[in-house]
Amino acid sequence: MEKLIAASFALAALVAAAAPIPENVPELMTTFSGEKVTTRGQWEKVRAPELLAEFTEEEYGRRPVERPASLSFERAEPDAVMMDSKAVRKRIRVTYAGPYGGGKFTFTAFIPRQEKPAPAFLLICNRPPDENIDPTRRRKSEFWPAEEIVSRGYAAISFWNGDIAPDWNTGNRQGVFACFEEPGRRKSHALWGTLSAWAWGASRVMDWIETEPLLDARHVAVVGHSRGGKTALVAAVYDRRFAMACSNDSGCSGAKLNHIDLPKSEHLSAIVRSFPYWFCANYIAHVNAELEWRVDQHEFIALIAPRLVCIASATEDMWAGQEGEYWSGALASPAWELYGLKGLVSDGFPPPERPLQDGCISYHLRVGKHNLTLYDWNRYMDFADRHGWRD
Ligand code: GTR
Repeated sequence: MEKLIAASFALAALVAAAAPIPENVPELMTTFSGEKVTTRGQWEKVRAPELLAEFTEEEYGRRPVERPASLSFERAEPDAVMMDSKAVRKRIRVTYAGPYGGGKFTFTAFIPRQEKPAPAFLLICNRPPDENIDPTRRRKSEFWPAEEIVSRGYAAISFWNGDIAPDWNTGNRQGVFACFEEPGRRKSHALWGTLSAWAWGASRVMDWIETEPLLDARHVAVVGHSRGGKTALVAAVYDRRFAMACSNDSGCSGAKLNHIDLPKSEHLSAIVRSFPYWFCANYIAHVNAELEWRVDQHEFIALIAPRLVCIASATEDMWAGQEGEYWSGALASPAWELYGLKGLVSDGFPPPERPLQDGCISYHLRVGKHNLTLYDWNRYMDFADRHGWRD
């Protein structure tokens, strides 16, 4: 009897320790009308467009503008050679105007001084710019290790999300919203939220990258942490010029799958309570109903296929739901298989600091807290190296 009790305790402990497994996840390769998707043609003509429409209408929102006709670039400061002569710094001012007003923002690019056009990492910075993306480099931060990025042969580019739209509920009265939407009440519950606006900013920087001969516009990764990590996915889904998205600790409404039981992680009820304006207003209808919704976040990631995706978690970041971030990468993988590629190559949730980088989706679990660190950046650059970005 005692043995039996001991054995059942051991079993209970094992079950408690076992990693949670997703359940009843919406099937990526079955259309809303129930057809199986087995070819790239079906994916591109039917399944990807219907998923994109669903995420646009129900989560991130519709943009009233893509590239404005009035968009222009100018030097905000003369170019400067910096970083022990290893980089040229460009400070570019972007200006645009819409029917209801004009906007502008300035971003920084450190480009390695080398013969060939440089591949680049574009950070959507969601932290105080003075401390994190200082163009003078008097203040340095692991959040944007520009010197290390340049020394590995990549250009380091960044802008501050708050320059596109403030990170609070403005209705449509500030930032890019105020330029392209009539002031006052918003016209539709499907209009863009702030994540989409920030991602729009990344695309405007991409517009400039395409004009800059020192840069290799075919190899540009968009990177973000947390709310910025959600934004990096949005940027890559809506703008296919980004060859890679790096979604660092992005959690709920980013890389985290909803269909997995992670009680300590953020759910729609919490995110919509604190940050309703990140999304379109229709998203509210899915609060506490995400398990009945016909899509989940792995299907958003799948829309990036066949391009590259990096997903990262941190061991102490339960709020982001590490296993949920891993699983959405794993379950997005069939989209890459339609192109004869591999998505996330893995035989299960990996131990800390054992990056999975054999396919077109990279996943790593860093030791530590919710943050974007040099360790994370180095894994993203390893992955780009591995895919020949510096060849
Ligand atoms: C939290 C939010 C998360 C994450 C994070 C961040 O408060 O609940 O979804 O985005 O902020 O951006 O740091």
